[in-house]
Amino acid sequence: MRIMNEILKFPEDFKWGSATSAHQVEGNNHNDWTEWEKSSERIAQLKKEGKDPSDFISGKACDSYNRYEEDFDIAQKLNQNIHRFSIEWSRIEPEEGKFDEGEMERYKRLIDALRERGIEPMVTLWHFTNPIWFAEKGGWLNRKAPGYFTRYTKYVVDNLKDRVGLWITFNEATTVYASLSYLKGEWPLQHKNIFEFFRVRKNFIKAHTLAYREIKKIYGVSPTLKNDSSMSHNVAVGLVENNVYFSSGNLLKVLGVVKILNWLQTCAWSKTLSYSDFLGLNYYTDYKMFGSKESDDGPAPEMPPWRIYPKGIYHRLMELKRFKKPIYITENGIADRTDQLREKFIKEHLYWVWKAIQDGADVRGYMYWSLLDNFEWAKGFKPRFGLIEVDYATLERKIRPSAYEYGKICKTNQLKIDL
Ligand code: IFM
Repeated sequence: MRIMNEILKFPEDFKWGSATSAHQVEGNNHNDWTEWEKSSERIAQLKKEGKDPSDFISGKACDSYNRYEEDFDIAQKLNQNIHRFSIEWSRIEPEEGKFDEGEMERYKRLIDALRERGIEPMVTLWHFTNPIWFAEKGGWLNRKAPGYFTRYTKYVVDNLKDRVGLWITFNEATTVYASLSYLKGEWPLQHKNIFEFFRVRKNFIKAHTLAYREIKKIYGVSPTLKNDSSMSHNVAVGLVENNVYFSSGNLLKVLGVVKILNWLQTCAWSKTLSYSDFLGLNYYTDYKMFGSKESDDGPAPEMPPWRIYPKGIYHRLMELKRFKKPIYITENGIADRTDQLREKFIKEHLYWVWKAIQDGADVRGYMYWSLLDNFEWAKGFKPRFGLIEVDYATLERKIRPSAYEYGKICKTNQLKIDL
C-alpha cells in the first residue's frame, strides 16, 4: 500500500483509547487460571518444552492493582478518552454468593480515577478467568453457569450504575476461550471435546442474554429498545468477539469452508442481536488457507503464527455492517518489544478502519491492545503488546515512541498517513 500525505478525519465523538484485562495486569489474583499456572502438570509441560515456568506464572503481573493511577496518568498524557478494563469476578465473589465490598470499593475508586482524567470507562465483566468455586462446579459446562454469572453481574452493576455507561458482558468467550479450553485443549481445563465446546458456547450466549436483561432492568431501560435509541440512553451493553480474517483459494471457497469459519465467528453476535446495543470487535491477524493469494506485511514477530494483515480489519467490519449496530474496535495491537513495527501497524489498521467508516460501517471508537505490556496467558510474559513498556523486575513504566505517535492521532481525531 502506498498512500502519500493524506489527512483522514474520523467522525466527531469518535473514542480513542486502549484496553487491558484484570488477570493480565492487576497481579495477585486467585482464580482458576492461577491454579492452573502453578499445577504440577502445567509446570512439567513447560519444562518438557524447555521453558522457564516462572515466565508463565502471572504473579504480581504489572501490579496495576496498586498502580492504576500511574497507568491512567499516562493514558491521559497520551490523549486517550476511553479505557476498557475488566472486573475480576474472583475478587468480587471469592466464595459463592459472598460479595467482597472492599474490592468493589476499589473498582469504584479506579473508575473515578479514569473519570477524573477525562477518560470514559468501558467495563468488561468477564475476561477468561473464573472464581475457584465456579470452576469446581464445572465452570461453563454447568447448566447453572448463566445464572451464577447473572447474579454476579447484578451485584457489580447495582454498585457501578452511576459511574459506568458502557458494559461488555464477555470477552472472546465463544471465539477464543471455548475453543482453546474445550476444543484444542491448550488452556485450562485442557479439554478436547467438540460436544463440550458447543455446550459452553451455548451457555455463554444464554448468559449474555440474561446479563443484558439484568443490566437494562437496573438502569430502568426497556431491553426491547433497539439500536441507536438504546445507545443514546445512559447505558449500552455489548459482546466482544475475536475475528480472524480467513482467506483461501477457490477449492475451499467452493466447499464452503471459509463461509463456515466466518459464520462461527459471528454466530454469537447474530444469536444475541436483540440483546446487544453494540458489537465489540477484536482483530489481530488473518489466516490463509489452502490456495489463498492474499499478500500481507509479514509475520507478527512475538505471536506466531499470526501475520500482519491490516486490510483484514476492513473485511471484518464490512461483514459486521450487515448487523446494523454500532461497532467498537475493542482490541487491535501487536506484540513488538523493539517498537519498530507498532506505529506502522496502528496507522495501517486505522487507515482501514477509516475506510470502513467511509463505506458505511458505524465504528464509534478504537482501543489499542494494550495500554501496557502484560501477562499474555499461555504465552506468558514474553510478548510485549504495550504502548507502555513494563520492567517486570522493578515495575517501572516507560512510554514507547509509537505511543506518542498514537497519542497525536487521539488528540487530533485524524490520521496523517504517509505509508
Ligand atoms: O491478550 C489478549 C487478550 O486477553 C484477549 N485478546 C487477544 C489479546 C492478545 O492475544
